[in-house]
Amino acid sequence: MTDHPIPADSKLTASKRRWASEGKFITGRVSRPETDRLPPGQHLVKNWPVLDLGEQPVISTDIWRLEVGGLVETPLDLDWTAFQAIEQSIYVSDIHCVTTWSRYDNTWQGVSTHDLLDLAMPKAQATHVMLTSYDGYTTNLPLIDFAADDAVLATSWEGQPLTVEHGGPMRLIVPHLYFWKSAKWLRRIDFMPADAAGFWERNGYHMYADPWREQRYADD
Ligand SMILES: Nc1nc2c(c(=O)[nH]1)N[C@H]1C(S)=C(S)[C@@H](COP(=O)(O)O)O[C@H]1N2
Ligand SMILES: [Mo]
Repeated sequence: MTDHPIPADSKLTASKRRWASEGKFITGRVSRPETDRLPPGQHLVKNWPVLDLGEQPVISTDIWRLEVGGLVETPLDLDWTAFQAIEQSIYVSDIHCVTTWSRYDNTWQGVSTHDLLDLAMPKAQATHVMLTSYDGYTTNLPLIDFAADDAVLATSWEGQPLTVEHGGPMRLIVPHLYFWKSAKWLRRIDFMPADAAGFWERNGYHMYADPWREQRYADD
């Protein structure tokens, strides 16, 4: 072992130890070069616009449930208490909406999709996911994108419970795809053997929706 240990009481080690215990600098961000941060055709906003089909369902946590089904080993039907009992994670990520606004550095807390997948255990044949929300909204994405390192079933934003207008009590956040894939008021997750179109995808929008490739519409 080393003969020259860093003194345990040095200023540097003390602050490093404090950073470690606070999780400092660990944001969960999937880093991109700063120059490449704003996708093509997007502009930055500081506010957070509200976009949805017009109906904002008010779901109290007493009656809230999350169902997980389709091609999984363990179908789930979680109430709020069971959902809160799953490990909670914090991520910081950017929003890119297809209507051309982007918003940087949003702090989300909730259940990582990794942790949900560990519970439900998708079968080998599962390749895609369909999300169904309390307002009847649906959207689809590949399983591998649902399972992204920074994808989260979010119940809080900037340390506060997610408001109803932004999809509370729980919404999905998949930061690397256009924001319409991030279903608000999420109620059900189905694992599928092939892709299928959700609401906007049946109405001219792209099946995958990568903002870096400007996959806004079906023909792109
Ligand atoms: N359940 C549900 N989720 C939804 C939508 C919706 O209408 N219903 N709209 C999508 C679209 S088009 C966008 S841009 C974002 C907007 O989220 P925000 O209102 O929190 O900004 O939610 C997405 N998720
Ligand atoms: Mo959108």
